[in-house]
Amino acid sequence: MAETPHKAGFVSIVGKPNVGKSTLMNALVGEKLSIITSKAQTTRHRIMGILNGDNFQMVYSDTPGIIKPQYALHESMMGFVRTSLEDADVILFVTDIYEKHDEEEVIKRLQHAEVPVLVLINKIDQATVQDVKDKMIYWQEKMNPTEVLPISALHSTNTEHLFERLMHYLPEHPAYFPKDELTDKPERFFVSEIIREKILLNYKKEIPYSCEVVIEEFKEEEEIIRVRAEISVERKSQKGIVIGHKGEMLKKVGTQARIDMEEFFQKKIFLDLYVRVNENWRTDQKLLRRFGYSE
Ligand code: GDP
Ligand code: MG
Ligand code: K
Repeated sequence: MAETPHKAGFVSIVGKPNVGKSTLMNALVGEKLSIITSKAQTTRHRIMGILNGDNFQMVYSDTPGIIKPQYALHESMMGFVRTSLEDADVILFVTDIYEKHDEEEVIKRLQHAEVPVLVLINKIDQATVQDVKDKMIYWQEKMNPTEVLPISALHSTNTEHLFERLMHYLPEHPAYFPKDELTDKPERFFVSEIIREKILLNYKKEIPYSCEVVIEEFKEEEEIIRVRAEISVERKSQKGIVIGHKGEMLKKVGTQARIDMEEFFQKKIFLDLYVRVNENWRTDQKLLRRFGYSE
């Protein structure tokens, strides 16, 4: 009997705020990886969830929402769509069953995607069978996607079937991420993602690429979460740049990261951030990071 080939790939979840993207990702990954609230745009980062099996690995990214004016949201979403068209293996376009005004530009782009695009009509628990049928026809005609699937992310209706379809479209590929990392410590993963984002924002190109963020400690107490994070750089000169004059750069990065963490965890954060020169952190870490944070 032939061995089952290993499959791995990137699944992008695209759609407007509040259609249920984060809920869906959590339903698929089975862990509460991103914060879900009834308020729009809580997910500001390009959050990933990773689902591992013996012979597969699915890496999900969820459109970052942003707490900004409408035009900025549109820009951000288009940016994500563009990236997804370049680096995703499957795109999930999530729409709310009663959504009236989906982004035409997004739809147009996705029509011409080279990878499979699945339109997910979400929140069908709130709709009649006829409404669902009508919407399925509507989307089939409007976008002509690879598939249209009605789901309820909240109640996990049809998500098992969705998973099977994803497995079907996932390419044969070795795992991108070590299977025993990240998924068992999602909080640490998100904390390091947030710090990394701030590094990318605050320093010129070559610096972020020589930085590695390691979460030394993540301790949740009743009133506060204590985080100790190390930024690892390769050379002493880089350490100086990361810290900045009188430590002001590192302070800035730390403050920005802390504010995002507090929003993310909805809790006070004590962040202890420091820089260490570490000449030989593994080169595969660099590779990992590239996959984790493509621009
Ligand atoms: P996102 O902004 O696209 O990530 O949307 P969220 O996942 O944060 O969900 C927005 C709101 O829709 C939350 O209140 C969810 O509980 C709700 N929601 C998500 N999926 C469903 C669903 O299948 N049915 C219903 N009734 N509500 C849902
Ligand atoms: Mg979300
Ligand atoms: K959300």
